[in-house]
Amino acid sequence: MGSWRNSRTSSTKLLWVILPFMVVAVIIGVKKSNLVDRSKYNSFMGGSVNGYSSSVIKDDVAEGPVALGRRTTVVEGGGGGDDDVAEAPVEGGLFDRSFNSSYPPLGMVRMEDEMDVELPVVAKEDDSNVTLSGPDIFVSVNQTTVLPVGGEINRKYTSLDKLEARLGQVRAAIKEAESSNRTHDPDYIPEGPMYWNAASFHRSYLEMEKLFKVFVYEEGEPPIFHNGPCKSIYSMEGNFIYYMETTKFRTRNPEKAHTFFLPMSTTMMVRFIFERDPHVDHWRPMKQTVKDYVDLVGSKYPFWNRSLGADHFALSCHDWGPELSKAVPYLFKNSIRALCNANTSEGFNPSKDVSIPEIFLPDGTTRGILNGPSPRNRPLLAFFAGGVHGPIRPILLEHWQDKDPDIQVHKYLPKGVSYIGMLRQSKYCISPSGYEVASPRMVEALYTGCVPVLIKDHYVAPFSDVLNWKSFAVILSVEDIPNLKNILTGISTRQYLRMQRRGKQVRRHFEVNYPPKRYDVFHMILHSVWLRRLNIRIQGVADS
Ligand SMILES: *[C@@H]1O[C@H](CO)[C@@H](O)[C@H](O)[C@H]1NC(C)=O
Ligand SMILES: *[C@@H]1O[C@H](CO)[C@@H](O)[C@H](O)[C@H]1NC(C)=O
Ligand SMILES: *[C@@H]1O[C@H](CO)[C@@H](O)[C@H](O)[C@H]1NC(C)=O
Ligand SMILES: *[C@@H]1O[C@H](CO)[C@@H](O)[C@H](O)[C@H]1NC(C)=O
Ligand SMILES: *[C@@H]1O[C@H](CO)[C@@H](O)[C@H](O)[C@H]1NC(C)=O
Ligand SMILES: CC(=O)N[C@H]1CO[C@H](CO)[C@@H](O)[C@@H]1O
Repeated sequence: MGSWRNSRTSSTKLLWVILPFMVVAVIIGVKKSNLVDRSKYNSFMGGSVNGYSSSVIKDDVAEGPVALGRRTTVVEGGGGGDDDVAEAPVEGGLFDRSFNSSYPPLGMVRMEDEMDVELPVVAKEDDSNVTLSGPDIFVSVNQTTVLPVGGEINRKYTSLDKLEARLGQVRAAIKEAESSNRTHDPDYIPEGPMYWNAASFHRSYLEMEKLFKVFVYEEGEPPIFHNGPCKSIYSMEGNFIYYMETTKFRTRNPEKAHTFFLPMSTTMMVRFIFERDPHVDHWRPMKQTVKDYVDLVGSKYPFWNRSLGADHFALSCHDWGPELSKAVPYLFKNSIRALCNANTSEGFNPSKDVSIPEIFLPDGTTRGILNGPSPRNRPLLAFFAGGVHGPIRPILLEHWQDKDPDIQVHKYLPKGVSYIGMLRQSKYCISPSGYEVASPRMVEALYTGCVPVLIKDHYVAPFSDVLNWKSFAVILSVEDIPNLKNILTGISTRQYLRMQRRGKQVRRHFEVNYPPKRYDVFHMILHSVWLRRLNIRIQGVADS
């Protein structure tokens, strides 16, 4: 049993796949400065995958999706009127049906105990359509696809089912949290309009702490795998991979895992195996690496095939992450992709993918970039400085560069002027999309106590499964740019102070700590993954 447990040879095989690319990369001297080459290439899709059988059931079928979003939260003010600014993601929908379970009291529940839980009665034939709806998000899943999979998996039926049963209880507990008393928490109790539903989030977070287990594949070698940048703009890749591998949420027993992490770094692939010859397909070596890795773990373990990747996740902050995920159609389509570039036009799907913040860490820490003065010591109305990338920034500069002393919009800051210093002097900090939707500016604003102004299209803001960005940020569309000053001055002082205060409160969710602290960015990313996992149900298949 479990022959995959002791076969480690395939990781060596993988090394042979990667090695030639690394050698080539070293020879042609891929320099770090080339990492920000933003040129776009046509996508390359590898061979199609055929003949997979599916055993994933979108759990909407049974109990409805877990969504902490509520559309009822109304934030006054907020500037831009009622424009449908919100590409920003409002996930609505709660459970539609009650789930009868005896939920065990809070406290540490060991996995062994969970094996005793009663299996829930799952109404598979019940095809009620459940919606998870925001303005643009509409998921309706009726069909139950259970196709036979390999015999080996049948034997794992029971432990998987028990694991799923436990998740069913969690779903019920999260739903109940809305109406029951809040649980004590020594560190932090989420509260306020920044949360779509603070009580549900809190419960969901506590359940995650008690239960969530992630299996991290050991295959693959650094620098591409088990490694990543911990500094600068793509710092979340290295930080997350490192802490995922050392956290208590990791399990070494895949039978006990709720999700499976593919520990690869897009930034490292770009650095080491980017094909620079302009006459050949630039994507090919990187996409081949992704595909080889998934093929490797998919052939060695039963888990990828079992869910067609739906309980697997990968994380990428680099701009090319979304494109590389296309190397494996099921990775793109089924897996949980945690991405900085949460661009819905590029296939980001908020009901299964996770938006993570891009956080610029100059020296790998948040030293010197946290905190800022109180609102009354912020003389400037609004500030932006940055390269004129992408479609939105030229419009911003055209209207506001050197136009008004209250609105400091610069291409580059004059020598001797501190960027962080400017953030700290400003009431509002503008965060427009550049080449890509993600930008570290939103987090920089939150870090320094400046109210972020998001001007982005097709963007799903980080943790918007939990956070209502409109309560602590101004969300504008490109058409609002000419009106920027009117809109910002139209926000009452009272409302501004509220947003500023809320921004300071949610800041903890974006902070990077060594080691991670509860409710910080590492745990919020993990929580978003947890929430996506709660919304699917993986089934083994009983013998026919
Ligand atoms: C829930 O369970 C209790 C006892 O286990 C039972 O009496 C009750 O009828 C159940 N409710 C529903 C809605 O199934
Ligand atoms: C979902 O089910 C309803 C009722 O059975 C049906 O009318 C609808 O077309 C189904 N939707 C999809 C996407 O299958
Ligand atoms: C909430 O707490 C109060 C006082 O501690 C208690 O009387 C009440 O029954 C509790 N409600 C629920 C739903 O647990
Ligand atoms: C998973 O499916 C692929 C493609 O059908 C197959 O090559 C591989 O051997 C399967 N893995 C396992 C563990 O059965
Ligand atoms: C988002 O994706 C679309 C479609 O690929 C692309 O046109 C756009 O440039 C991307 N980035 C931004 C910042 O919108
Ligand atoms: C059973 C159920 O919830 N059906 C709903 C399916 O969706 C339509 C509209 O989208 C609702 O009207 C039904 O009540």
